[in-house]
Amino acid sequence: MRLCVIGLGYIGLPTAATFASKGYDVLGVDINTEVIEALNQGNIIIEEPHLPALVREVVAKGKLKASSIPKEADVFIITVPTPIREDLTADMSYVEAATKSILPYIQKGNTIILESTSQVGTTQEMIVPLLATTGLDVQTELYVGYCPERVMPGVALEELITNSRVIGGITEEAANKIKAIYSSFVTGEMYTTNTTTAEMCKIMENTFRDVNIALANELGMLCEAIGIDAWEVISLCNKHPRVTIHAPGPGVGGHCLAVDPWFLVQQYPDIAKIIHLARQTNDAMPYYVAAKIEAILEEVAVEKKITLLGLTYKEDIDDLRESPMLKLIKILEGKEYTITCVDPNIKVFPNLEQDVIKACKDSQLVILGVYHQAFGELPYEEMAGAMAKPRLLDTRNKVRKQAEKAGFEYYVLGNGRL
Ligand code: SAJ
Repeated sequence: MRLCVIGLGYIGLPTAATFASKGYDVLGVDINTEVIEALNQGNIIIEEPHLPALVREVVAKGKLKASSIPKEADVFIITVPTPIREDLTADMSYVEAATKSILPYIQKGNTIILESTSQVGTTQEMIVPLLATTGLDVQTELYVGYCPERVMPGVALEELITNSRVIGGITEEAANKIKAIYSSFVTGEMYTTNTTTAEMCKIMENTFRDVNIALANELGMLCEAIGIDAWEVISLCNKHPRVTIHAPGPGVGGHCLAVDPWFLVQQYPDIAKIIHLARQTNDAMPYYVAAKIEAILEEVAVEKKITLLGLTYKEDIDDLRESPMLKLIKILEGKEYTITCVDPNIKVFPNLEQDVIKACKDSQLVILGVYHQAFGELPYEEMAGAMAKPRLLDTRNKVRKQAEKAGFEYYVLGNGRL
C-alpha cells in the first residue's frame, strides 16, 4: 500500500512514521524544504519523544521518504495546519492548497482522509467539490472521510496507537475503508459516523475543555473576591461523584484549545455564546495575573524586576505556541517591568537565564507560570536568599510547601485567603 501524507508537522510526521513502521510505503510531503532535507537523512526538526528513533528506522528501511511534490498513492492523508487569522476567523487555505496539490494524482479507488481540525462542513463543502473536479464520481469511485487525531504533544506516538478515534465517511463504505486503514496500528476503539459529525466531535472535545477551564478560572476569581480558597472548593466539590472541576490557571495556550472553539464562534456567533464567553475569559487571564502582580508589588516604588519560571503553554513540553506566558510578558513589558525568564525546556528566548539563583538576584517577585517537574526541586532557600524581600506568585498551586519553607511571602491564584 502506498500512502501520501501532506503536511509533516506535529501530527503528520508521527502518523507517516507509524504507517511506515507497519509496512506502508509512505511519501511525506511538505512545503518546508528544511523538513524534507532533514527527513530524507533520517532526521526531524520537531521535538517529540521516541519519534527521532522511529523516523531513523523507517527512513533507513526505505519505507518513509519526503518530497515537496505528492505522487500517486492508494491513500492520501491531509494533516496541515488550520490556524485562526488575526480577526479570529478560521484559515482553511492550507487544507484547500493541500487538496488541490493532490488532485493531479488522484485515481479511481483512492482513499482521501482529512485529519486537520476543520470548520464543521469542510469535507462536504470543500474537499468533495475539489475532488469532483477530477471527473471521478466522489461517492462511488473514491473513499473520502474525516478522521481527526486526539493525541497529546509529548506522548503522541503512544496515543496515536492507543487512543480511540472517530471516523467520518461521506459514505458508510468510505468510513469502513478508512477504519480498516487505521486498524493497521490503532488499538483503541474506532467509531464510524458521517464527516460533519466527526468534524463537530473534534472541535467540541477541545471546546469542552476550554469552557470547563473558563469556569474554573471564573471560580478562582470569585473565590479571590469572596476571600476563600478556590483550590479547597475544587477538591471538595470533586468529591461529588458527578463533578470534575478543572484547574484555574494563567490562561489557556496551545494550538488546539485556544484556537478550535473560535471555529464555531465564527460560524454560529448567535448560538455559540457560552463558547465565545469562555474564550474571552481564558484569553483575559494573563491580564488578571498582571493586575495581581501589580497589586502584590504596589509597595515597590523602584524599577520592577520579576522572575518568571516556565514559559511553555503547559508543563513538561517545549512548545510556546499561544502560551499565556508570552502574553503576560508583553503586558508587563508594556508597564516597564524587567523580566528574567527561567525554562529548562527552552533554549533561546529573550532574557533567558537558566541559573535560577542568578535569575532571582534582586528580583522582587518570582512567578510560577508553568509547573515543569524540575520546578519541584529548585533551591528555593537560595532563591529567596538572592532577593531582598522574597515573594512568590504560584499560578498553578504547585509549590506552596517549598516556597513557604524557604521563607517566601506566598501568593496563589484563586486563593482569596492570602
Ligand atoms: N489548562 C488549565 N487548566 C486545566 C487544564 C489545562 O488552565 O485544568 C491549560 C493548560 O495549562 C494549557 C491549556 O489549558 O495552557 C491546554 O492544555 P491541554 O493539556 O488541555 O490541551 P492540549 O492543547 O495540549 O491538547 C488538546 C487535547 N484535547 C483534550 O484534552 C480535549 C488533545 O487530546 C488534542 O489532541 C489536542 O488538544 C489537539 O490537537 O486538538
